[in-house]
This record gives sequence, C-alpha cells and structure tokens, in this order.
Amino acid sequence: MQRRPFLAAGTGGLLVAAVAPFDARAAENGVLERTIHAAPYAFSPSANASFSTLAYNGSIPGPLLRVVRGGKVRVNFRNDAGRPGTIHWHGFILPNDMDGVPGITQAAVPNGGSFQYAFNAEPAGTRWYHDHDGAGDVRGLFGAFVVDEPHEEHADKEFVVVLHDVADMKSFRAAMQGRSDAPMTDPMDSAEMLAMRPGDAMNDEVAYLAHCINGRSYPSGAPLSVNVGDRVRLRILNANPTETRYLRLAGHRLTVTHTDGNRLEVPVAVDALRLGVAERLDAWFEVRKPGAWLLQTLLSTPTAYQQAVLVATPGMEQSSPMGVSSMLDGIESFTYLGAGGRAAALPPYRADRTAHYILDKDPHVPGRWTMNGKSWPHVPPLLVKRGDKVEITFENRSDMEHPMHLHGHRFALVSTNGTPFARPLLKDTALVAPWKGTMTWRFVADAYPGTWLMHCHNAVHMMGGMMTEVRYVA
Ligand SMILES: [Cu+2]
Repeated sequence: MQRRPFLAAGTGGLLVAAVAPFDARAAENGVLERTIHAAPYAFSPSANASFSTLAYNGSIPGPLLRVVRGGKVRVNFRNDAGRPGTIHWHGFILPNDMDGVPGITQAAVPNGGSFQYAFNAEPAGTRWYHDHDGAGDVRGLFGAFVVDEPHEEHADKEFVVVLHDVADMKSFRAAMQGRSDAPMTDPMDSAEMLAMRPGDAMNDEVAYLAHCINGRSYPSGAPLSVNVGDRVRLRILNANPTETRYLRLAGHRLTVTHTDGNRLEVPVAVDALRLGVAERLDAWFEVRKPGAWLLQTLLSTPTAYQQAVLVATPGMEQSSPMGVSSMLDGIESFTYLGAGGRAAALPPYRADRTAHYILDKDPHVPGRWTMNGKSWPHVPPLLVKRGDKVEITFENRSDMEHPMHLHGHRFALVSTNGTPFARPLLKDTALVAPWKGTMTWRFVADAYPGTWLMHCHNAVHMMGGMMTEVRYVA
C-alpha cells in the first residue's frame, strides 16, 4: 500500500515510513562516468537575451548528474574555459584530494588541461558541483547532482529546480571592492531587507541581469508537467552566488523533507521556502485539482517574474496561471528553528575542539571580509584530530548574512540566535543572520583526513577573505 508520509507534516505527525537500510546490491552496478567540459558559452535564457559566459557541457546549469548512493563517480574534467578551474563536489563526503579546491587539495587545472575525479557517491541527497577557482561558478560553472537513496519513498514526479541569476560581472567586481551601487532585490518585508539600518551602505550587492530557473527566464522554458493526484518532489538548489532566495508555489503549501539533501526528523509544511546561497531543500506537494500555477521566487525588482516556471496539469499549459504576491507578510516561511523545533537547552556535549568565529567586514579595507579579524589566508586553521567532537560557533557582527559552508562533512546545526533546537538539522551550509546573529554547529571529525575549507558561500565574501580551514592533524 502506498504510504503518504510527507503529508503527515501538516498535522504535526511523525514520519510514517522509516528509511530502509542501504541495500549494497542496488548500487552494485552503479557507475557514473561523465566528461565535464568547461568552456565559453553564449547563454540565452530567453529569446531576446544572450550573455557571453561560461558553462559545463554547453548548458547552464551543467548536466544533471545522478547516481545511486555508493555508486562510483568518475568524472573526466576538461578545462577550456580560458582560465584555471577545478570542480568542487558540494555536500559530498569524499577523499580530500577529490574535493576540488585549488592550491589545497589539488593544483588548479590550467586552461587546456584535464583532471580525473573519482569517488564513491556518499551520502544520498540533493547535492551539486561547481567551480572553485575564483568566480567560475558565478559565470555559470555549476550543476545539480542527485545521489539516490535506494529505498526512499516514491514520488510520482520529481523535478530538480535550480535557481540562478546572470551576474553583471562589472557590478560583481565593484562589490568585491566594496563600491557597488547595485540595489538589494530581496522581498520588501524579508529578513534581508529588515536588516537594513539607516545609513547602511549597500556597496556590496551584485546586480543581476536575468533571473532563471533551470536556465530559463519565464515565460521561456517548458512547464513542469503534473497530473491530478501526483505527489511531487522538488529538489531545489539556490545557485545564486550572493543572494538568499524565497520560493513559492502558487496555491500550494510545500512540505520540506530534506535540508541540504539530508532528511529532516520531522517534515515541515510552509508557504515559502528560504534558501541561502548554496543551500538545497527538498519539498513536496500534492496536485489536488487541474490547474496552472507559478513556482516563483519573490524579488522586489521589475524583472522578478523571470524567476518562475509553470507547473501545469495536462491541457492547462495555455491558461493564465495562478501567481503569488512578492510579499512575505502573513505567510509562513521555512526557518531552521521551524524545522528544528525549540528545545529548552542543548544536550550536553563534551567537545574536544571548540572554535568561535566573529564574522565581520574589515572597517579599513573595503571589500575585505574577516573571521576573527583576519582574512584568508591569515585566519588560523582549526586543527582537529580524527574522531574529535567539534563545536563551532559563529557570531555575525556585519550587516549581511553569511551562508557558511564546511567542505567534506555534514554538521548538526544545533542552535541559531541563542535558541537550541530539539531536532538538529543535518547540513553542509547554513545562514548566519546579520547584526549579532549566532549559530552553533556540532560534528565529529570522522570524515576523510585532510584540509577542508570552511567559508562563506557568498562569492563576494569568500573571495574577500571570509574563509579558513578545518585541518586534520595526527
Ligand atoms: Cu558572507
């Protein structure tokens, strides 16, 4: 009998179907062999727009990679992008020398060069891959990567939804120097806008020339075709290099089951998703009647309509779709606390290593971003021994949020802004709120030994120095 466990979230129930243990036989013959070729590309998200940029295999996003958990991944990376490059496998737990960080885990692959990536696909979930050398990913060098759990609950339809925007590289460079004049485009009543204070200089925003879902600007792009009765799974990735995104599906609530590809203990139903840079959410909905609805991000810009895709039942593709308001007022958005639930206190934890990072911008050098007052490569690495229990806290003194990312591990997000969670979220990237926002991670250093980057995934902040290492020592 078909179970409908995700729907239980709306009524506060528990997940009905347990995940069956991993069946090694299912992955026995799972081998993913691909060539990923980085090269210049004329990107055309709609009929009247074309941008000279970079892409993997002639598409933005790059090809969707998919393999069953435990399967072997062999990627032949060929670089003809006209610049050095590497591929980072975001959210994967893999040997350090496969992590794709130039100058740390491998030499950058020069233009005309190649590199073989080989690792086992672990863990299951919605993951992605992107360039990690300079602003290659900002230009378009990224793609989604789904690692399937063999016995996960069945979806009638499943769509990968990649949010991305074409950056105005001139404004990107200006933002890097702290002298951009690009406006904020978050919803007017979003946490991002509400964090603005009088006199706050908006000199680190990037301007975006086109807004896309799966490489198309609405109304270009094929509808997501669904049938009445379908339970639909969306695997959503925010590949925008600097901006948090809010996403809604008109006429529907969305039930979030996974954060960064990792299953929530209890799914949570919301009106709007919120994804920081590089975050992923898996969200489900059920099609209850024929119709046409927009799946759309919320932006306060005249071109906001572009970041949408039609979801339609057969025969409804031409009808005028239901849309959404660009305001967040009165609706329920996804939050870490909403998914994790409030606890009275954190469970005791005997950390072998603790680290506290104050995130800020350098008051003296425009465009320089700091961790404990220092910028990459001068932030001291966090040294851990294999097996150490680690606790990391962040405190954000700046006026912008920071999507902090740890390579090669998953951490438990156990509290934000002083509130401990009843059910910690398993993640690889999480947003620290501005103006004294705080966040605590816990994890065991039981990944592959090596040097793992930990950095803000906002490309402007990362390239401006908000980056350090978690380094395994003997
Ligand atoms: Cu940041």
